[in-house]
Amino acid sequence: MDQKRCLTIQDISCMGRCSLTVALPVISAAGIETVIIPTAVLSNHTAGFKSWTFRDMTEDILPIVDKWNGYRNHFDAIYTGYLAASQVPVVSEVFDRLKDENTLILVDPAMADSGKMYPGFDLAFARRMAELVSKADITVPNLTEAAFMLGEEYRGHDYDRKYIAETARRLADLGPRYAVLSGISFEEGKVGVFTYDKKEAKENYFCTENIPGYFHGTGDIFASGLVSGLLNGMDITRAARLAHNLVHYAIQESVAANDSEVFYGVRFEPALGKFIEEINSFKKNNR
Ligand code: PXL
Repeated sequence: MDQKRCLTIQDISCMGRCSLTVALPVISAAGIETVIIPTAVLSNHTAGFKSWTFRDMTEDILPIVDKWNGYRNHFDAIYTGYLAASQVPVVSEVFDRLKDENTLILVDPAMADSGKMYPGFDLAFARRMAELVSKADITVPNLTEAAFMLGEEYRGHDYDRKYIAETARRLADLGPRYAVLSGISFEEGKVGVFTYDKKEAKENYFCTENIPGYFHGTGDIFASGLVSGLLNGMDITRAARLAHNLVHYAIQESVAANDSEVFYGVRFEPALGKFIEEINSFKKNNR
């Protein structure tokens, strides 16, 4: 069988597990060839560290893609994460150049959390990001990003199932077939994932035990796990469960190690063994 290939487009934050330092190991561990376009190189991510260097790679993005002309440039998935404002139209052009009828586009509009935009982003950026989302098959915003892209107020944890279902539907109305909302809790002590499939008009929600706390970089682990599941043949709800489990195991590892410096990101590395086992067991049962 041909090996699946995923292109992921996001920054390298040299220290602090997120973006490419998460996507590359996670998707590779899932048995998928992972081609990258680094959009910027930062000394570290911008959430929790006091300052950072930022080397913008925007000018290199399209020339990199041009060099692949005539080579193996079919991608089973293109997955984008954290992008600078000037990069959104460039990445949109990458979609136009590289997408074929079998390419799944996943846009993680990584730009905000807990009701606030990340440093350097504003609400105008959220509108541009919504345009990129309109070209995607799947989007995986957190509730802050969802609210900002939909032009709504962020309402914190004050939501019910009706609001989440409505949000997912409105996200899908932007363009994607699937809207996936992780970290959703309808019940004290539980957290889970809501998925909406526009084509089938199907909603799904599942949850597991919640481990209290704020853990940095989990959105990137979730998106990487999701694309890994989909490219290994899982449907959206099964892939969401795989991704959720990976995040859960990574948080468990961090908590067990008493790692309180969460801005370094969670310990996904010791969780990769279980992640691979879960994929292998799915493949064995679905041969
Ligand atoms: O995890 C998302 C992310 C990616 N890249 C950079 C970031 C963040 C979140 O803060 O700062 C540079």
